[in-house]
Amino acid sequence: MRRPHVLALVLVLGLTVVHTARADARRRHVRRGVAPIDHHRFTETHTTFQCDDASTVISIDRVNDEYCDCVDGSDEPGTSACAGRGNDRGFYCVNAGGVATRVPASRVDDGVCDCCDGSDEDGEMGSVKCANTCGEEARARREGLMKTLREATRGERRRAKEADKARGRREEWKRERDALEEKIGEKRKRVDKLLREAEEAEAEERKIREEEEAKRRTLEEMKSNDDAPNDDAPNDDAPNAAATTNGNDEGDDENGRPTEETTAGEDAGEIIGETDEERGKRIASQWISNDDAPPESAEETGEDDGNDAPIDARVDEGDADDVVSSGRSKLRSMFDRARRLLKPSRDEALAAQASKRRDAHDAARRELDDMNDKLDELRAKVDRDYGPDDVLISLSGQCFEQKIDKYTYSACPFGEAKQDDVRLGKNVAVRVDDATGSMTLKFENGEGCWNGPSRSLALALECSDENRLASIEEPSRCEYAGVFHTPFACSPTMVSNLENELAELDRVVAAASRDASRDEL
Ligand code: MAN
Repeated sequence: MRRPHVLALVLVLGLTVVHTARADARRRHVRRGVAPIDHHRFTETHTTFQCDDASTVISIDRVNDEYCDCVDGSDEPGTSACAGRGNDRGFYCVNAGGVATRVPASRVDDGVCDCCDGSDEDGEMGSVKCANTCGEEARARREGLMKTLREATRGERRRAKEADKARGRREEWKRERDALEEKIGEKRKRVDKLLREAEEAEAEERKIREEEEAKRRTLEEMKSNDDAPNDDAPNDDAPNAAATTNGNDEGDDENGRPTEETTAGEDAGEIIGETDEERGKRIASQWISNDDAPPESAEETGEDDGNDAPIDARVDEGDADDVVSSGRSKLRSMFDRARRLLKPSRDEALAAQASKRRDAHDAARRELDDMNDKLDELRAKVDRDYGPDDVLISLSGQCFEQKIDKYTYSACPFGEAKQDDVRLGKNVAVRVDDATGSMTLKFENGEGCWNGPSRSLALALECSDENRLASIEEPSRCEYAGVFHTPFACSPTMVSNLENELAELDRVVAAASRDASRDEL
């Protein structure tokens, strides 16, 4: 080849390289911040660009020229010139090696790296040069996703196992409820019977007590009448005139001493020469023959009974050995003493009987009350909503605690939640988000907040391989929000969603890398 030809060829090649480099730069410039799906509209070979709202057509040179031409801001996808305008889609970060994202236009070339590939900062005009951290981020994201997927898979297995165990639990509670209702019916009858018996025993005791009381009053009256000085009545304590001046010559012995039977000045009721033992036997035999009757009768008291004969004369009429009138006051006091000894035991036996019956009734009543409380609990358990397909039924009766900041929180699904001893409310419902299927336990009507609402807690359930109260915050005063980790929030759908998400991540990372290398060309 001749020299001029060679030179011409070099020149042409050189011009071509320069031209191509310029064209690439130009294309990158026009497509800066544009998602691949819209690349066809942002092509440097086009002469014009039509704004998104189709209101204006501008020259392609005016795209990304730092001046906002379209009302909707669509002509400046790669600068901040149209920030906040119209349908600001934001700057599209390709994020080669990671996941593509968008950042608001206002953050483009502001000196802060927002896209992991640093494409929002072009390194010119005072903006910074950013390192590409997308690969690192994507790896971290992938690891996180893998961990979540493993946890969800274990959680889902555990949920399925628990669901098998929990199947029929509601039916079991129903059977328990029915059996308890029957038992309560029987118990109620027994309690009624025991109540009747207790009331009867108490009425009997009252009756006897009143009778005894009436008797006692009568005796008191009689006694006080008896003790009162009475000119007409014989004086108990005075020597019996009849006895002492009975005109009975036989009353004196031959020595002129009184006979054994009477001694002047002695109590007319006593038998002369009678030993204490003999007197005791005699009095006792009188009681026995008189049974209950107190010796206040005229006969026993020696009151005027129409028989004018002197006492010892009357005594003579009966059994001369046994029937000797004794001192009425002594007899009466002994009787009173005996009566006091006997009477309480009778009353006490009745009182003890009544109190035993009352105790039996009270004990049975308490048992019935406990059974009714249990029945209320069972009915509530049977009627409660445990989420779709009773998925949360196994959490019934369980409580979870966690120290978070300065408080120890506790939450019992289907029970109560507390912040230390402060009640945050009772679990009134399971809310299910129609779109995502995620569940939230709502605790309401907790302790009143000073100058605020009564406390409440919304506990979002998140899939995990264990039950754990993960967090509780107070986004608004006395309105608490928390997260509860549980296998019962896991599902086969969730596991397959996570698997899809992981596959999608891998796909997106690969695609972003491909896009990046294509843009490089
Ligand atoms: C306590 C706690 C707090 C709450 C205040 C409201 O200190 O229950 O969470 O905000 O009371 O007075």
